[in-house]
Amino acid sequence: MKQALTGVALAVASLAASAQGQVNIICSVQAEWCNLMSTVYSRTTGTKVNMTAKGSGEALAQLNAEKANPKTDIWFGGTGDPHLQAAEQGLTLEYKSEQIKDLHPWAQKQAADSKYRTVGVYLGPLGFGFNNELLAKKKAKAPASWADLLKPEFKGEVQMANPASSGTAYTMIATLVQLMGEDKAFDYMKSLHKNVSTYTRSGTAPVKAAARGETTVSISFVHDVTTEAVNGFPVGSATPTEGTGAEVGSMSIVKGGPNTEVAKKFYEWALTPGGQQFGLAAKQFQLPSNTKVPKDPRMTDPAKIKLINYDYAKYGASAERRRLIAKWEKEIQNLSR
Ligand code: S7P
Repeated sequence: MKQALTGVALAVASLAASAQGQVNIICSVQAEWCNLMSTVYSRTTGTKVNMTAKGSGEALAQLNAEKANPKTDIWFGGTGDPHLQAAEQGLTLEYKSEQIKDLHPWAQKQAADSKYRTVGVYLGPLGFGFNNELLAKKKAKAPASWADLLKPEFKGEVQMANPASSGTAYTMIATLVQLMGEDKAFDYMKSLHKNVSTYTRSGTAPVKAAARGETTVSISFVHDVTTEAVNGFPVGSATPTEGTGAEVGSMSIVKGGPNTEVAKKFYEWALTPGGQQFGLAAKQFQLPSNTKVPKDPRMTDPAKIKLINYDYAKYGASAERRRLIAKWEKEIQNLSR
């Protein structure tokens, strides 16, 4: 009987879903957040949500591959630079949200820079994660600056992601270039290479490794370190004293996607305080872009750290992004240690 009722309930739910249509989303934040948004949105609206997880660089590659026949409607989250690149390449739809006036200036600027082909959904500063137990064993001080990462005690003890696949790592290159000038930034990355044990595919892998004691230090967005700490791992974070950059995590509607009208409804919802509460509910600590979302004390306050004036338009441009990544691959990735 119970089984029959469940079957009826499922049939009713799927009828409701087909009545409200479906939306195909590539989601570039952590799976916990993607899953929570997907469940809540489909239960409250009856819309079927097909969610696929992909990092920022991989998401952009998929949209390019689908260009002639898009299967995706929304790209939610991921670093802002590849969203700007997608906008420039004509992969995303021009759409001005009704919520735009309620967004922080950095989120509005992201929209304006792309001619409303993307919008900021969260802000997250770049920094370091470190394993406190491994530091104590080494009797080493936690790194507090870019210069500290070059210390001999961190030889083979730093993990960062590969900028060809990871928006986090590209944010690091663009940050260093703006902070130091290009020549000094590449000299710095050559020295850093000696201390890096591995360049991971995903931007969040290094902090997960630090949390689990597989490396002492990670170059990460600091909100991703907070998530690991809240989950009980012995990690701490720092933002570099010389200054650092931040990502404007973004969201875009795919041009020519199969369900554009349904996608616009999801996009509006994802920019409201109601839609933006689910990051924190999923233990994610980026700063939400809607000014009306209550802040949590565990979120990094951008006013309290040394943030550079990151030029998102310049470093999100396709040619510049490709050039810097190619230069990193040529001059750094394969250097001997
Ligand atoms: O959700 C955590 C987060 O760090 O992941 C997003 C992005 O996909 C980074 O991953 P990749 O470096 O692998 O591209 C960030 O936007 C977000 O803050």
